[in-house]
Amino acid sequence: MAAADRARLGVGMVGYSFMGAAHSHAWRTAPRFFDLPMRTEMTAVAGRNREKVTAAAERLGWESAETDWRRLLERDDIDLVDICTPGSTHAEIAIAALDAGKHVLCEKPLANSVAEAEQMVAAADRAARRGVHAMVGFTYRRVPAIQLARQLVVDGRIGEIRHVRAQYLQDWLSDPSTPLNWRLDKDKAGSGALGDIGAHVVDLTQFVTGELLTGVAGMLETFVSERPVATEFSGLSGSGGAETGPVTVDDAAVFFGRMSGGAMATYEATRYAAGRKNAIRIEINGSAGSLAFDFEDMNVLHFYDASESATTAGFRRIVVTEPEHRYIGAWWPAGHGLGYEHAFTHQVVDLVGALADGADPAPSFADGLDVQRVLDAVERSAAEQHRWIKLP
Ligand code: 4PW
Repeated sequence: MAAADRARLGVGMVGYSFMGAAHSHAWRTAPRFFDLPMRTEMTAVAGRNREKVTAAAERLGWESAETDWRRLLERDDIDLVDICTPGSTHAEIAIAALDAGKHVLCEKPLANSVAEAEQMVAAADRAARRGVHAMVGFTYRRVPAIQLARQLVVDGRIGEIRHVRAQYLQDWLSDPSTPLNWRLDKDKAGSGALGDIGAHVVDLTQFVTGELLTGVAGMLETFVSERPVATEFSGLSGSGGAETGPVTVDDAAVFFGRMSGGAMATYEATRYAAGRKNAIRIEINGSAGSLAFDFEDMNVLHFYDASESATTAGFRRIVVTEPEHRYIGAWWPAGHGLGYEHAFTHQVVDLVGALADGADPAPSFADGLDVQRVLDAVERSAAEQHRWIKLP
């Protein structure tokens, strides 16, 4: 499409640390590798500290900087607000942005409570009636191997799903000297490993199977309840001094549930799995075959076809780097592989495509609410002696 025929989409991003950097990379890269149906512009980034946000705008490629996110809502050159801040701010910013007529991309988990997430869904519904759309950033859906997994389920290659096994394993907290940061503060993050990384595997398993969890029971654990106060922190690491403070969230979550199609599902989310850096592992066993994925080998999907002869059947290691695989054709020659940041770029591609079509992008805020209900149910179950909690 000729550049002049494309509608402009001015983007304003709130927050500029780890997630802000990943989203900036995506906004910068998507129009360079994909033929986007809209002319995206990185119009402004917002943060509270003038000096820091100005430096971030320069470093990450934003045209201007604002010290109050509300300014993004007042600006006519901003059409979409991209929220990359801690969960405690999501509801306020997203609802205000949607009510102001701005599209919204909001980082996961959608909110810090079911009540907030419900209000966000209501705001998204109101906005959709005016052609304004909202999406939640469950980015890992955009890994090509995950897209292939979903396609194999849709094509009936797995059959009736019986087992769903999911883990999100990291180890950045296993060192007790790792200092406090907002991810360990319930007021800011809502929950710990459960919401920060468990939310991803809940979403991924619901996305790949096309089913929802209908009930869960679980337990939470906080292994290190006091940590140094951070003197500096960036990404997932930092340092602290002698002063300490409390950890107010879970370090690990283990839960199980029942999928709407009847499958038994088990989940584990922890930041204490020494040696596991970003292992998002999903295995699905069905009547016709199985699938297995591990983000630490993210260009690969393992597939077992139960209809093959027993003499030669076995897990097939599919390298998901061919132009026939979703998103791959826009990148490198076959076989050259993608990384963590590419999924964020794909998220922008899918979002802009939906907006150009006037369609609701997926995952929607309603999908985010579904995940929020699961997180809430796991917390309640853990607090009530692992009681089984039914989901609506
Ligand atoms: O994918 C994960 C995120 O959703 C990252 O590894 C870290 O945990 C940062 O935020 C969450």
